[in-house]
Amino acid sequence: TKKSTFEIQTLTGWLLKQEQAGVIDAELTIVLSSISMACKQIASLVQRASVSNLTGVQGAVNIQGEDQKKLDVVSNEEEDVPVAVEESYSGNYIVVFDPLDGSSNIDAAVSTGSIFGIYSPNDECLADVGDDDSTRCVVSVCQPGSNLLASGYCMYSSSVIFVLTIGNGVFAFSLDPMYGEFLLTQEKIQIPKAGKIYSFNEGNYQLWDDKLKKYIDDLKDPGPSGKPYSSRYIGSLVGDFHRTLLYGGIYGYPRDKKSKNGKLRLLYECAPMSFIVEQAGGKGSDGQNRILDITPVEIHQRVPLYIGSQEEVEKLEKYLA
Ligand code: AHM
Ligand code: MG
Repeated sequence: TKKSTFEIQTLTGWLLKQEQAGVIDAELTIVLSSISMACKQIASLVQRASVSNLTGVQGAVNIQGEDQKKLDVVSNEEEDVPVAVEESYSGNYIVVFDPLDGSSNIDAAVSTGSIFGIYSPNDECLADVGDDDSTRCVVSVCQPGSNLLASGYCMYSSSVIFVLTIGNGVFAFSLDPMYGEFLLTQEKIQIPKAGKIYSFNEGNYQLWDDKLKKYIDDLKDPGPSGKPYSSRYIGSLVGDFHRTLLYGGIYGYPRDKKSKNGKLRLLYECAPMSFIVEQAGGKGSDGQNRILDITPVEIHQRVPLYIGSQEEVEKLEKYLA
């Protein structure tokens, strides 16, 4: 018989295959499929935001003093302390989740995303969190990214794309709007070794360190080829990262005079993305150290992030050295 050259594989089917092959256990399969379901729900809310009056701000600020959008609240962004699941539903995994990242883009219908990472509880990584008696608890969330068992993101853009690694490469699934299913569209994604696109918020240029200014100035130098690097910046980590993963180049959110640790969060933004980029053959760095080697001491800890093609991140590290 002639084998069909086009085999459709759903995310659910793919997860079951991984479970059968012993790469993940039944419980992790359930956790991952629940996350993908949550992403479908957020995708639908984001797509309908302007018709269901879900654009604009809620009128409150979050734990870090930032404006919360209505959709941040609906998608439940940024809990102060870890949320324990009721005993009968809880299992052996810890999930870190940024449900709606880049929410400043929503009102203009520009790309946003969700980011997640999954760990096992680890008694060696116990930390006190919460700043008053009602929220204080001991959790084992504060682990280095090198302990991640799985991580991924879902991008809400012209397509809804779910990108996942369980430690055996990076796989992308696109939401088929006709059937409401994520279908496997890219296997074992490899990021190009180099790429002439940089993605930084250059509005902060005057606040940057001189070494970083020099790096950016040099990227703009046309040199003998006559072609400088191109600049692309959405202001949505998931969108800017996804483009970098596919086309190559570098994404950066540096520290600056105002924010000494940059803006992005180690635990639920930088570490999950760094696991993905490494699985795709790229690098994630704070300018000196591998992001996955940094152990967070608090849940909302920030860290500078430089992530993308191996050669581009190494070049940046040399400038900052
Ligand atoms: P958020 O978690 O409040 O949405 O902020 C994170 C976002 C990232 O998606 C994006 O990379 C960055 O903030 C953009 O920041 P800026 O507007 O300073 O360039
Ligand atoms: Mg965020």
